[in-house]
Amino acid sequence: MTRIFSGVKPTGHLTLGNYLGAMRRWAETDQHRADALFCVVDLHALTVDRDPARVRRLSRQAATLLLAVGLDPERCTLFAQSHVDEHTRLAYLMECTASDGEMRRMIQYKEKAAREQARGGSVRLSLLTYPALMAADVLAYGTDEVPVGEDQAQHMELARDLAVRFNQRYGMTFVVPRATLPAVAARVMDLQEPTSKMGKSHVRTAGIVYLLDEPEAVRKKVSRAVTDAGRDVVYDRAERPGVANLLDVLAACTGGDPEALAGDYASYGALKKDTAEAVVELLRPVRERHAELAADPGYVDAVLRSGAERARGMARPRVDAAYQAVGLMPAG
Ligand code: AQP
Repeated sequence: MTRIFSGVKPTGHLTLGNYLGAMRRWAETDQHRADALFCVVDLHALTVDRDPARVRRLSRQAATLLLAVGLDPERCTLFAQSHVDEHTRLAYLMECTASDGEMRRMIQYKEKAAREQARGGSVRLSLLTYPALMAADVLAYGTDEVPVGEDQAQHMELARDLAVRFNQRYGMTFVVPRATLPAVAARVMDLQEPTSKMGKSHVRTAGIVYLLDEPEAVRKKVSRAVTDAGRDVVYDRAERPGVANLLDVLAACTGGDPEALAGDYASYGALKKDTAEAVVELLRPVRERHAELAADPGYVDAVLRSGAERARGMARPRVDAAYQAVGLMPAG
């Protein structure tokens, strides 16, 4: 059976980009067709976050939202990365497999390091090395497919390179995984800066739709979305990124095709109105379910506990095999 692994970083409140790029597929198709694991990759949040209470709060919220979007613990394994030690055990071997140069080429590292420096903060070493942890997250489970948004494509290429290199050096140990992207909305853009990704850790929030935004907030953000010079509604990502982004979002919400949808609109105003309503309706059940689940934290904890137990059992044999393959002595 196909094995699927993917995760979300609790570095901020989850966004419409997270949902359309990744989480929706996990719930609607992936958990039904494969042996799937989904993870709150909380250790990754420590690459930038400094407030323990915030890390804890956002991790719990992310886990609750994964259930709220429809992940079913009877069908998939849902857990927190920090509850399964195999991830960090294997991450070290991945650091020993990767080169300094390839880590420094990662676009997310360059962008986030620049952002940290601009704020006057220091850049954590883990921001540089976290793609090795991400490779470990995926490789520990013999993963075939990793459903992600486009922004994670480069990290996934690295994970593939590391798997191939490790196998060549030490013998066949890891499955070489492949990223799968959604057909539409693989990169939802910021509504205020349509040439930048909608990112949950960005400081300016006016262009970001959060999954838990109230309907009025969603309407306001979409109605104020930056559009482009010109009046006609055409789908052109390079020349009209603002309008193309709205068409992508509308298409992803309604199951349409962004280019075909463009022909239905004579004005930006009408496009924004329909897009806002489509997003409100898409997120309504998620918000409602989240409110119910948030009232029962014991249930969420129990799901994470049993998910971690199952995940540990799946990861340990492969990580043990990798330790022995590189020449480390068996523990017992
Ligand atoms: N804007 C997006 N459009 C489509 N897919 C997206 N994803 C993220 N943003 C978009 C996908 O959502 C999944 C989980 O993302 P993540 O938590 O690993 O990372 P992130 O959202 O990219 O968040 P960061 O790195 O903490 O900070 P920001 O958001 O500020 O860059 C992934 O599959 C991702 O591709």
